[in-house]
Amino acid sequence: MSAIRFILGDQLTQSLSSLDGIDPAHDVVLMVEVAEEATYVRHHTQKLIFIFSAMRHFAESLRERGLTVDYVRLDDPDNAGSFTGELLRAVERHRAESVVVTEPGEWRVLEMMLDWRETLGLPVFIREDTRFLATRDEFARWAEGRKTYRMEFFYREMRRKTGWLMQGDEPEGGAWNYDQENRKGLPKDFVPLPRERFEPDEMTREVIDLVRQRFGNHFGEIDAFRWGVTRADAEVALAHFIDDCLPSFGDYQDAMKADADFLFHGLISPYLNIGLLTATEVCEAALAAYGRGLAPLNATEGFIRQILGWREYVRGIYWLKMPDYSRSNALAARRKLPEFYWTGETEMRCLHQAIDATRRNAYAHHIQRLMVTGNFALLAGIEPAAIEEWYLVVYLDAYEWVELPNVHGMVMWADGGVLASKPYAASGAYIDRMSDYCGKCHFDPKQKSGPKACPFNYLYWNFLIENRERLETNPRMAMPYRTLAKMEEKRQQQIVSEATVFLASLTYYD
Ligand code: FAD
Ligand code: DLZ
Ligand code: SF4
Repeated sequence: MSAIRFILGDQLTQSLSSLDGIDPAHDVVLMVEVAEEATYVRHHTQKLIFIFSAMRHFAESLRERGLTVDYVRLDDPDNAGSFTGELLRAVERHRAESVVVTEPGEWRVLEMMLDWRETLGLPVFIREDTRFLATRDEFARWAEGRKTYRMEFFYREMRRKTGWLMQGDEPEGGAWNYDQENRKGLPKDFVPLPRERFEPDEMTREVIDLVRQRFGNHFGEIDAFRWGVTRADAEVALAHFIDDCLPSFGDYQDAMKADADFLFHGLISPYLNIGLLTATEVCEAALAAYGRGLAPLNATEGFIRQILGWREYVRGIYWLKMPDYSRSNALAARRKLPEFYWTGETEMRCLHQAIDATRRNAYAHHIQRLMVTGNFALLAGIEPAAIEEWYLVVYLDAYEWVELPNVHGMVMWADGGVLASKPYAASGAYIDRMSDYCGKCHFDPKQKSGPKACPFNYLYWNFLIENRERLETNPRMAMPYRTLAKMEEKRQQQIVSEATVFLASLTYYD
């Protein structure tokens, strides 16, 4: 009796459910590098290097565990180019009698898996992904009967379930959330901390050559690749974050600084999302630091909320609402994506900084994604599918289960409020307050109109004007609409005209 245990590129966890009960004498682990996954969107070159190198290192670690691994490389001349094609070949090669997989992170791949029983003519066992802190069923039960799904209430349930930062039924310190303390600006003399990066080993260098040869024309700086690719690397990255960054994580969570790409952020989402770290161990490491008095409560709670709250919540929303979720366009946004998203060439310094960092690192921190590239896309009315594809391409940690709710729901409000009660729209004043970008920008965040005015300023009001009918009745938008109502008609016309001229002046990507 031989079973194929099929492991995908974001399932690199030794305790993966599809490996449970494996029979090393008869079963074969299958891992495949396939063109279809590398090109269904044109992933950042560093994302391709990261996945292929991490897959190759993980296969080695399974062999060291005594398992038989059949690993198909991208440059294998017989490579069929797709998961289904490679499974068909492997079933024949190993005369397999069944296939065992862990459910995937994307709807697209689940649809493929559901066809495999028929295509392969074999039993296909799809097991739950047990690496998350809430099951899909648990989330669906929590969501049942609710009109709105607010992260904060889900998060409180999860705190109660895990007992993390709880004193009996009460939250540690008396509050569920310490965000008020987490909006500090960086000190003037702040010098960025050197962050743990990893020199490519021989296996990674081989993958770098492969990616350069096959995907060299994709977005991203290949030679800057310094991400870890093994479980041991990921452990080093986590320890570095907990020891050196977590204590300041809360205070400066929303800060942005020119030429400081990482600040005190974790840089752990790439490892979490492919399974080299687990959500439980990451949270337990933060709780242990808090327990030893090495990290304050505002930082620990803020960090736990990102993982136990936001990360689990967006996954819950994704599986609850797909496949229809991606099709809505509540603000009827139709503009194409400006070309500067791919080149970083724009006089808007905040956008240049965020996009350039993304090109060099396949990373930008949360506030850059939400309040700079995201805010611009929202205010400019970019078509949701176009900006969603951009986010899925450019970030090392991007998989649809986590990218889509963040972009479609949180940034673009294309779901009409399923995820966020109001759009996160902001003018230049927010970016000026939270960063040092504006000082050396071509534009001035204090000017509201004219050639030097920060485009975020007139785009913000233009967004409110364009979406008046859709948003005016939202109670959380009452304040800006009251201000708009007091604005003279002539001033409103000027805003629309400046926004129209500015948007027409951009080059758009076809
Ligand atoms: P930290 O700031 O150190 O946060 C710690 C951890 O919390 C992260 O590693 C991540 O696992 C989790 N987390 C924090 N916020 C979120 C969130 N909103 N959703 C899910 N997890 C969260 N995250 C991804 O993992 N993949 C994506 O494709 C992705 N796309 C995003 C797109 C947009 C428009 C926005 C606004 C956010 C997106 N995020 C995404 C969430 C967040 O920006 C990243 O998780 C974070 O920047 C990763 O860097 P870090 O590990 O340094 O995070
Ligand atoms: C992202 C990605 C890429 C680029 N390549 C592969 C691959 O060749 N083989 C593989 O097993 N997985 C790859 N992945 C990750 C998959 O796209 C991911 O498992 C699915 O999107 C489900 O989340
Ligand atoms: Fe960005 Fe406006 Fe500040 Fe320039 S002035 S950095 S465009 S917010």
